[in-house]
Amino acid sequence: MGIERLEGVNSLPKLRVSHPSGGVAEVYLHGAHVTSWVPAGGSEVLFLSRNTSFERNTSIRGGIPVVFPQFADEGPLPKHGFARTREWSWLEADSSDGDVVRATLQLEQSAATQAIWPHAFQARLAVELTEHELTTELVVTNMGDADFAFTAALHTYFRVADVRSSEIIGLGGVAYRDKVTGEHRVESEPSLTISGEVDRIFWNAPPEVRIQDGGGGREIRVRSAGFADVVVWNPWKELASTLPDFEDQEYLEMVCVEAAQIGVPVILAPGESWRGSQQLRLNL
Ligand code: TA6
Repeated sequence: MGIERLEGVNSLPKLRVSHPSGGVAEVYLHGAHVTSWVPAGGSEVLFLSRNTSFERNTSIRGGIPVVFPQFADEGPLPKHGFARTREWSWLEADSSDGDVVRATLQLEQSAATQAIWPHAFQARLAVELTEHELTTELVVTNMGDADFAFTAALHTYFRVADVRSSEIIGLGGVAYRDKVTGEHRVESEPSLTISGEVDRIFWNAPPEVRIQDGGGGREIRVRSAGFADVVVWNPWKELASTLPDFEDQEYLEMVCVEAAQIGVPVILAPGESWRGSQQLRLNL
């Protein structure tokens, strides 16, 4: 039980967070990136590409990339901001209380971030493990003397046995922007099935979404707080084949369901903080 600092792929440092129930999560300091969660008695919940490169300055493909301070290419910064490609530090003092084992990682401004985003900030990602849940909580604080605005997401890749027999439940009746077609629509079905490229931003989504992994015979419940929006993404065959860090058939083994804050950017005054969290639970 507890938290161990280990050497990961390509000597990148990672934390292994273990719960007394037997559940284990792994978090790379590179990007504060959760790459694995195996709950007690269960199997891997997160998708991680077999082709991901684990290089500094590159995002890990899979797991939970932290998107901050810009979602996607909707602004002047590098795609999905810079948090996912920076090395975070581990705040070792913070480990566990009661039934929760917690690792907290921190990122602050540096000359490199100031050069493209001229703000003083502190971002903390707490990774919390209980017997049945994995919670990631992002807290951003304005450490400077002027307001700043940002968008963010926990861009979670879920492993499914076959995405074609999986369903995403809880987004019926929710308005979305379809990034593939450019259309604005309302989800007409109570559950979303995937049979082609999907890239949708659901605005003001309900706090709970469920992924039914038909082939795997399991359900993953995703609860978010503080994040208003939800993104659903699967690149499908053609787009996946253009992504070097995706193996050709891997698009069938994953779906991204992302707690996100995109439609209404967060604006923080000096000294203010914002928090957003996402809790995953595996129902066998
Ligand atoms: O959140 C969905 C999305 O913005 C898609 O448009 C897709 O590009 C995906 O993120 C992955 O982005 P990445 O930069 O990691 O290839």
